[in-house]
Amino acid sequence: MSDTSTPDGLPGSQLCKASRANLTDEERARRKEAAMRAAGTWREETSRSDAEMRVLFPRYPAADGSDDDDVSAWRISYAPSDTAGIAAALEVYGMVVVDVLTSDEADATAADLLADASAQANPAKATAALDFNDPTTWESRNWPKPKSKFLFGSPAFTQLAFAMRTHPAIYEVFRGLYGGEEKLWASIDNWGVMRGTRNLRMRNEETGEVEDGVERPQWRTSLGPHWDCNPHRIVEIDRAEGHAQRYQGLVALVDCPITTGTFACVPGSSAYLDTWVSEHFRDGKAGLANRSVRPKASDPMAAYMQPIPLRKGQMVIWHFELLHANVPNTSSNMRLIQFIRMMPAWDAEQRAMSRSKDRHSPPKIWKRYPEIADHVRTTYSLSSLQLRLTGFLPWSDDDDDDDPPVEPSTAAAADCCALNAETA
Ligand SMILES: O=C(O)CCC(=O)C(=O)O
Repeated sequence: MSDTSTPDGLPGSQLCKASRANLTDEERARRKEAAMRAAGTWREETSRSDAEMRVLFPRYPAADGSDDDDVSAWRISYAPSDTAGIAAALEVYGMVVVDVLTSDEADATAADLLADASAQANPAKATAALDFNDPTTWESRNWPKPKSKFLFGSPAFTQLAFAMRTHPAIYEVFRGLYGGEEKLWASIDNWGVMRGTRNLRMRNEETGEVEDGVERPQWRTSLGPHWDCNPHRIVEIDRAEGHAQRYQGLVALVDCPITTGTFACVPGSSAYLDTWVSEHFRDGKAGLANRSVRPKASDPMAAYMQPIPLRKGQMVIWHFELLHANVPNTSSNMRLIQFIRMMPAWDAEQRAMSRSKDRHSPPKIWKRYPEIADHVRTTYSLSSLQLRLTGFLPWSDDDDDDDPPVEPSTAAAADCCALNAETA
């Protein structure tokens, strides 16, 4: 009789789907490891010294030449036209900081983000329009989706959000990253907000009095180390399907020192992905699904996480294969960002046919929000280049005769659209 018992001694059939669904990741991993040890298919994670780990996971350098481990130092950054510098940094660190927006553009976009949030807040609950300088307005009821990780429930659909995601400097960076490929799509992605949590001037909800020095630990959220892809799928399937390398990105709309919460990553971890996969088992059927994956909390690589403070207007771009996270906001200021990235249109189209779909690609988003698509296309006066970058015009169509006029409604959008028109 064959032994169908699990490492827990339970007959396999009793470890039903429902009970498996209730297991924590840690417990599931422990059971898998035990099963693999029993089957002789378990490979020990290689143990390495700190010196070896520091070679694999180098620190992304500080801008002023100070200690690279100093988490308060701003980081080196590149001009959008420095294609070689950006590529070299990505090769070594798997990430790079680029100066993409002017201070005025970042200010205008930050104001737009807050106005958009107030416009989307539930009118039955909201009591104030959001004000960056007034924490009394930051209460959860004033946000569109207070329980979501970045306080919004849908992508950023304002005109300025489109001007920024098709910004000439950002297009230049991504064209360089994709070897001069011009036929790119911008992701239709989200705003991101992390509220200040410490030393706030807030209104006491019971007495109505305004009090200083208020703490909001419940707002102090952060994302643990993760990939927004499945490393096993990348190595075992995506590479064989010939997909392009993908990059993620976000733009800081305000200064984001480590205290306001900022992006964090393990520099070098993208180049290490194949080794990591070879040392970790797949998690059953879900093991190849197109989904976000977290390493175990005890994974030695996680100890090499580095926060990357960003100045207003800077963008951090990272390989999809880079282990990343963010650090919580422990300051009295808001962290405001816009997630922006670009992808080769051919690759996104190919992914749409496979199980490696990109959920922020224009066709996916426009299928989900058809009315917003109509509104954006017909009222935002996007240039022909912007229409192509956002999936409204096919890249194969070279006939620009029926381009809509460029008549943006805000000053910052006007600048961006004018620049875009020049490069169209
Ligand atoms: O907030 C950040 O800096 C990173 C966000 C992130 O990790 C994600 O959206 O996957």
